[in-house]
Amino acid sequence: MSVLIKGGRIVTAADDYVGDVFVENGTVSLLGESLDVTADKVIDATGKYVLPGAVDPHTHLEMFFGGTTTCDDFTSGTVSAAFGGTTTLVDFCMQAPGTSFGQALENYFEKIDRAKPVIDVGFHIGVTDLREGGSLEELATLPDQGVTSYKVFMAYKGAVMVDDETLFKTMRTAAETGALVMVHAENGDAIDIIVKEAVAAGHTEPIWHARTRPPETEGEATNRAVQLAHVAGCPLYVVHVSCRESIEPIALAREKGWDTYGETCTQYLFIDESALDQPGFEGAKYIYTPPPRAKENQEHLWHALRNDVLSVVSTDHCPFKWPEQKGHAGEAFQVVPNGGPGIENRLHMLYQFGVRTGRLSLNRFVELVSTNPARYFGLYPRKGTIAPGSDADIVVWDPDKKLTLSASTHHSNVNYNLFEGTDVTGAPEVVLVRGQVIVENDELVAQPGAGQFVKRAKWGEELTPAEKVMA
Ligand code: DUC
Ligand code: ZN
Ligand code: ZN
Repeated sequence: MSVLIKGGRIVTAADDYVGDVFVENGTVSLLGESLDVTADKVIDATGKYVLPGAVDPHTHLEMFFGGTTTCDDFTSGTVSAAFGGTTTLVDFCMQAPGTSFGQALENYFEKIDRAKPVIDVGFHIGVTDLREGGSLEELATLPDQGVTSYKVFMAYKGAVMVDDETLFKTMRTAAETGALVMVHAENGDAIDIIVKEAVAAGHTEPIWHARTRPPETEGEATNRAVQLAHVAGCPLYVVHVSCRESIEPIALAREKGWDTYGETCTQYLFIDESALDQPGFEGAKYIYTPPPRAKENQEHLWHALRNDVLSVVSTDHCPFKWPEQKGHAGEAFQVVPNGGPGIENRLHMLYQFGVRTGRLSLNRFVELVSTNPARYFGLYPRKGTIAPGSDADIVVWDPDKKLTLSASTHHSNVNYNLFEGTDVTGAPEVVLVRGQVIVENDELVAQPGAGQFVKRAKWGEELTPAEKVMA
């Protein structure tokens, strides 16, 4: 099967030119002006951008959390991602405390076998227990199986939080095995005390979710992780940076040339803590962690994205229905499962309010949503670019397409949208995964199972283009 994408503006993190892309057997085989080839399918991309498919390195599909399970599985979650231009996601395969990493992976492989994802999927391992469940020896074997990132939670005391001993041992193992350590950086001990005091004083409205997680608790944990990773000698990736206090230690480490990276998520750029403060229990829709912050943090985040202190925008898609799930344990902030949806709208929002406003160049937009996550998570150059030999994961982006973001039109199972009613201009017209058209003209045309599990490369190594693997 061959595809010719004709006359589009091809934009990668580094390039921007008008040309044709010829795809054969799932990979990009030729790039050039007016290619003289015949193809099984021709896509006219005149006036459109031709972008590398986006990579979302932070999703929680079909995950048991906070007493319930996220409402998108690897079917609905990947379909929703595809409509937004995401062609690969890396989800968190969570170790249930007391069980091995092998059991966790088996469970997650079963989930994707059942769901038949339409885009490619990789896994990070979520390390929760090195005492009774997984061992460091077992953890050390995972990068050879293509699971090349270890995720630890420094918060959620009594659930998935690890202590500094587990954190540091995980970091040391990563330094030996070529894994990247990802941290959810908040001081879980301090937050636990502050939450208990607030609840005892009768403060249970959603706004207290933000009031009980001060930004300094994120800044402190970020700095602790940054320093410990440096001592351990492993690369560090700080997930969902939400505030200035967390940006600062990352900036300092990067200035020193340390292997420290940070991501923020779409919601932190647009939603502030006032969203939690709504009549009734509606504010619970915005109970995700870290919480929406004071508005002034948004300018710090944009600035950090521009100057490369933060270098990825992900979604932290962790969808629970409102009020069915968000209120299932009662109407008090401390029992609401933490998480918000957003897998479909990352590019829409970032293009509209980043590129169209001039905050981000088109190249930087591609770098933030595709190239950098591909680089950091061992997918590059197979993913994250359009180059001979790379997977033909491609988004034909219509810069003039108008859309109103809404739960009534998105493709996730979740019944609300954090950006409800937002008008955007710019959206995918055609989305391809390894040369297969999966979305075209707002229709899902993917065969179930169009996506595959991707074994990712270790830190500092590249994922060999598929054609070289086959050769
Ligand atoms: N934050 C959330 O909001 N949900 C899941 C995990 C997390 O860290
Ligand atoms: Zn988190
Ligand atoms: Zn998360």
